[in-house]
Amino acid sequence: MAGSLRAEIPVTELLKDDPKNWGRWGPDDEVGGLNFLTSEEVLRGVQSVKQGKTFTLQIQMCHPKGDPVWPGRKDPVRINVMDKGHYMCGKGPVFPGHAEYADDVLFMYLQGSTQYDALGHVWCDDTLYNGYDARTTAGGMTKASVLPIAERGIVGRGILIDMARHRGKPWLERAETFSHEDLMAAAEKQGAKIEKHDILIIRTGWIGSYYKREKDEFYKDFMEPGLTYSKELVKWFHEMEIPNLVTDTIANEITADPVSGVVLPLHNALMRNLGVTFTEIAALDDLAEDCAKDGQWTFLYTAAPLKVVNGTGAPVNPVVIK
Ligand code: UVW
Repeated sequence: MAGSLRAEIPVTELLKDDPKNWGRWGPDDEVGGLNFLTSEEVLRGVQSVKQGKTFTLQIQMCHPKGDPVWPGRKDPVRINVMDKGHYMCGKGPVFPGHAEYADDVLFMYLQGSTQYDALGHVWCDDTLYNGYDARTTAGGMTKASVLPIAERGIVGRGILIDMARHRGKPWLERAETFSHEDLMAAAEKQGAKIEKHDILIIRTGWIGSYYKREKDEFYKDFMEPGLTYSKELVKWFHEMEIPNLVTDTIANEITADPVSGVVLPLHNALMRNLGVTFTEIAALDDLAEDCAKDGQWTFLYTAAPLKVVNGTGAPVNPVVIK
């Protein structure tokens, strides 16, 4: 990937003069844009429930085809450590009453499935979200970890923007980009409107394509499609006070900014600077199919990432209610 890129400028230079939400919710804040999700916003989400249909947005973990992960990370591994075989060879624990059981152990990267990133997960200039020192990540994050996000939970009005459908494709191509203006145009075509404080859910079809293609093709010259950096896009996220960005890609944005060559600039521009929480590797195909059928693109979005102490992220299975 990096070999094919032009010379990059430091991300701090690229983001110079961009807005920040540091200090907006006090010097100890660790949940950023989730502060926008007040009780009124929860009720706004509830008001968008019309039919009682539910959808879950996590991909299957430990899929027989493997799981889509950022290159360099390993797929989650589930190891069965107790099953009927243990009892058959006399090694299973015997309880009064003779109940038997099976047990598994799961080994995974916390970013190895559908997940919430901690706000401190990605940084630049030795400084995390809200100005925390990057040395607080050593040996486990003591600032801006995923725990405060998980303790709080995420509930609000969600809106799905189907960029793949908007462009008439099953999935966006490698390195295909779009802007906030494209999002608004797609919303309009769907008959929907992105409102202030909406949880923004963007379907590219990319994660769904993982299960329909050869793995080598999916990872070849790894460059995901996605949102691309511009000063105007960052300003739009800031003004719209978007609390949470959810996508069906591994990293929520094009892998490298095609203009500057900087890798994942929105992780710094949105997550680190504005405190927008990132939810990645979401499964959006079934939800999108249903929204296209019934024309309802807004709903109640709820998510409870796992409470991993000092974690850089945590797996999650968001639930959407239409
Ligand atoms: C990286 O950390 C590289 O990306 P992600 O946010 O997808 O985990």
